[in-house]
Amino acid sequence: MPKSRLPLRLILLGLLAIAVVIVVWLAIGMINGLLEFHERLQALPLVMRIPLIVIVAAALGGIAWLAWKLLRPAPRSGRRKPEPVPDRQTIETRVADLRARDGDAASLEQELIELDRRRLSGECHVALFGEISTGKSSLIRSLASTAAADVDVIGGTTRWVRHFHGRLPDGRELVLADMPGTGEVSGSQREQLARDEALRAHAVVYVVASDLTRAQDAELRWLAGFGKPMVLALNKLDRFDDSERDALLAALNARYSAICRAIVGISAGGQERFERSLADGRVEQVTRERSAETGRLLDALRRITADGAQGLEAAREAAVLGSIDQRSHVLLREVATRESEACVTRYTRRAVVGAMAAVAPGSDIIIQGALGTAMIRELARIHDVPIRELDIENLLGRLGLTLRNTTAIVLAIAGNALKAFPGLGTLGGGVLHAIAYGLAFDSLGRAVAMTFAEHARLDQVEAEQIMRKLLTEPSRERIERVARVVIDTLRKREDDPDGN
Ligand SMILES: Nc1nc2c(ncn2[C@@H]2O[C@H](COP(=O)(O)OP(=O)(O)OP(=O)(O)O)[C@@H](O)[C@H]2O)c(=O)[nH]1
Ligand SMILES: [Mg+2]
Repeated sequence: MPKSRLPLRLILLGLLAIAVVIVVWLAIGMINGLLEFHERLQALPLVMRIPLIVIVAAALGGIAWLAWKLLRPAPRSGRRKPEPVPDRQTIETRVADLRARDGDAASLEQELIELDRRRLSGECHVALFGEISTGKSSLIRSLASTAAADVDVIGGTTRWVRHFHGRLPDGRELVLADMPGTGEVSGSQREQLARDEALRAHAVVYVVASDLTRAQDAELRWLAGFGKPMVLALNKLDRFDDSERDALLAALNARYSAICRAIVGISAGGQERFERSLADGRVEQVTRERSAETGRLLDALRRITADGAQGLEAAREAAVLGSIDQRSHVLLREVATRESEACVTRYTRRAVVGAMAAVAPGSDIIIQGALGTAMIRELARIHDVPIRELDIENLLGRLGLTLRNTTAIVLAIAGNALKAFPGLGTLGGGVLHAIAYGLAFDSLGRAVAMTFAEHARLDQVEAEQIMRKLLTEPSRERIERVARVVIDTLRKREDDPDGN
């Protein structure tokens, strides 16, 4: 049986009545207060009345300002301020550093060469960017003055960046880049090609065929973040009726006018296929070009490129340098990860050698101070993190304590590792400690390297937390790696007992 909602409604009604009474009571109180204030004000001499009015007005103004600050709606995300881009010299130094450290610098060097080549050519580059099948190739076909017949307009087929010459109505020439569409399943590499080319262009036409999806919106804002002059072109207008078209363009204008120089509706044409019934009764398949309507786009491009390539060169250079800057950071991080790995392995080996050379290892595992200091200093250099000797000392003190508190667990883990490597167990008690020392150094190095990579500074608390976790929950792969270091060291010692 359905439950009666009457009591709940009565409670709500009661609460509402109380709220109304309170509001009315407060309002009457306020009006009373104001009237009283007004009466008393009238009774005061003019010299006292004016300052009082000024004070009350200032207080009310202050309250209103505060309320506005707190309650005003968040500003709409408009044009993102472009990130400050380091100068060419700084970027070239970083790319050279990348090359010296065996990083993949070739594509960045190529990008710098292309940057100069285009600047010297004086040509004005416009890139057509957008999701697959929005009509970029068709648009190129309609705009290009050369090799038009060569432009591939079968959906989903633009696989690489191709350049065509196009002419504006005023006779100026543009280099138009047809690019692979974004948003294609397993097309991330082609997508990257398109993004890089968009950044290399003086201006970008962002082609859509309907309202923007979340991914398109993010892409457009990403480009705007580089300060690219952009036109948002709503293609395939012929598919909308007048009211749909106007509503869509108005919505796009409201959302993107802050980041796009122009928002235009166009029809790139494309091909249409239909069936034609012939007099003899046969049915023929016909393919023909739809007529294009690109006047508004040409007009927008004419305005944007009015000062020629030179007028847009500084912004183009900033976008390309900004992209090289971002890519170099990613590549340098990869290099740093690789170098950290090698550094930690090297010091772990030294710690193992040191542990096995010790005549009588104690029951504690102690970080060997000089080795620990040298490893942290080297990791700081790899990650380009400034660090003071005092910080290293403090960190080692802190981590040494963590190690002492976890000694029993680490020794137990080392004991288990011994069981997993049956050959190791026969090699004597020193091996157990060697594995424990190895694990300690490996954990210390990884913890410090992770905080350097994450924060570009030494975060002692975080380093300690990571080290504790790495020490007490080592993965099987890490234990095996350390055990292998111990085995290698033992083998070397057997081959060369005098250490020559
Ligand atoms: N109705 C209509 N169809 C169009 C228009 N422009 C292009 N098309 C059609 O849209 C489809 C895709 O066109 P493409 O020019 O290949 O699109 P694209 O953006 O180059 O595609 P990808 O290279 O895959 O990124 C084709 O079938 C075109 O005929 C237009 O203005 N109206
Ligand atoms: Mg295409």
